Amino acid sequence: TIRSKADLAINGAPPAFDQPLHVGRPNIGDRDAFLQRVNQILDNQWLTNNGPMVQEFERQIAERLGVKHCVAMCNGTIALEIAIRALGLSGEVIVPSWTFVATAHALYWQGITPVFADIDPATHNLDSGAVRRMITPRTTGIIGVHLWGRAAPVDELQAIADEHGLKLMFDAAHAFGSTYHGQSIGRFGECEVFSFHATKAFNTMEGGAVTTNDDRLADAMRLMRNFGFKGYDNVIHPGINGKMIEVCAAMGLANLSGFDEVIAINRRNHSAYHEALAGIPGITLLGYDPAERNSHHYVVVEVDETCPISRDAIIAALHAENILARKYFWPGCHMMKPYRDLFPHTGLLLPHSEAVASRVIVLPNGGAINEAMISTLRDILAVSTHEA
Ligand code: T4K
Repeated sequence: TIRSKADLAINGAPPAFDQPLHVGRPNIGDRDAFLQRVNQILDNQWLTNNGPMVQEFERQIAERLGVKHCVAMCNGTIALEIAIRALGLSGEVIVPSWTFVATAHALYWQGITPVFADIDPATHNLDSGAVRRMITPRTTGIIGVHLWGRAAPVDELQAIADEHGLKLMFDAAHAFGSTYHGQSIGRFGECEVFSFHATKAFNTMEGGAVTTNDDRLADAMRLMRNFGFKGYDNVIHPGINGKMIEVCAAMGLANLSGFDEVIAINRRNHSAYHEALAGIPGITLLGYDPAERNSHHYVVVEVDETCPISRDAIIAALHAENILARKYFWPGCHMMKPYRDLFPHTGLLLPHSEAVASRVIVLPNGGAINEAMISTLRDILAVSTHEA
């Protein structure tokens, strides 16, 4: 029990948890269902290259999201890169800086300049006014990110894209299971890109997918993920190896059937966090819109100036207790080495992204976390932030 500062691990007491509490501990669904599928794969002797598991996985995902095509890929980053190429983006593409760095890398790796626009601090998503201000004659597209699974301002971004003849796609890495105006994320823009990395609410170990209602775009991406092969010996397009393997699809199929249960656990934990953090000064939990669906995977808190100790001091206190809280996505892509010198003449003014980056802590969630753990975490925060 943690009652006073002397009970804190940062002050030399033993840590509250023997085993680390991770942000991104994988949710592992029905183990037997997965192992059975792995046996099928071995019996089939079909391990990769658009095998039956991947095809079934694509069908189930497309059906669940109500979208025409799901093109499964080896990870979310390659899925972004292939989507960007299939859409023919070039020159400059507008993205938020407040996102995981893969959103920016997927462009820059292909010789496209990511132009960072500021966010709305209330939603952490792109601010459409800021997007408008970043459009130049070189702009070819916009990548909206549904950060923390909260939908980006889809309609506003689509209006801007239509007005300026730009392509709009979404990084939906966090948004599997989310809705926008009651419709599943996965159907918006030209296409949407998911990550099914181990640390996501729904995982295929490594994996990703692009979903779209556009037949030609889906065909182009299927070609590109398999070296541009159309049948045996016939390469009709430049391509890369972006294929999902059968074992990953098997994991996805096993996890898909248990996904609603994962969401229920996440929701329960999220409301326990909400109650637990209510009395802690200067700490606010980012809520989810009750009118929309969301996997509630990310427990995001902001530490403001009324908190007696700094954000980083809180992280240090939690890490000492073996709670591996994160400051995703600090300091923002535009402050990271590959990007901070990209705009030497104009400089970049992203005050909201920088303010949010200085305030955020992401706390553990998922099947490995329960209410007793959240209550201990609350005690640690209450004692750490208590002025004495
Ligand atoms: N766009 C956005 C908005 C994204 O957030 C991401 C990925 C992408 C695009 C790209 O999608 P992918 O190409 O990754 O499919 C993690 C993930 O690697 C990354 O997928 C994710 N976003 C990002 C937000 O987080 P790290 O650097 O935080 O991972 P790491 O190794 O620190 O692991 C997180 C915690 O989970 C650690 O405490 C260890 C624990 N862990 C991790 C793994 C992999 C486990 O307990 N078991 C595990 O198997 O990047």
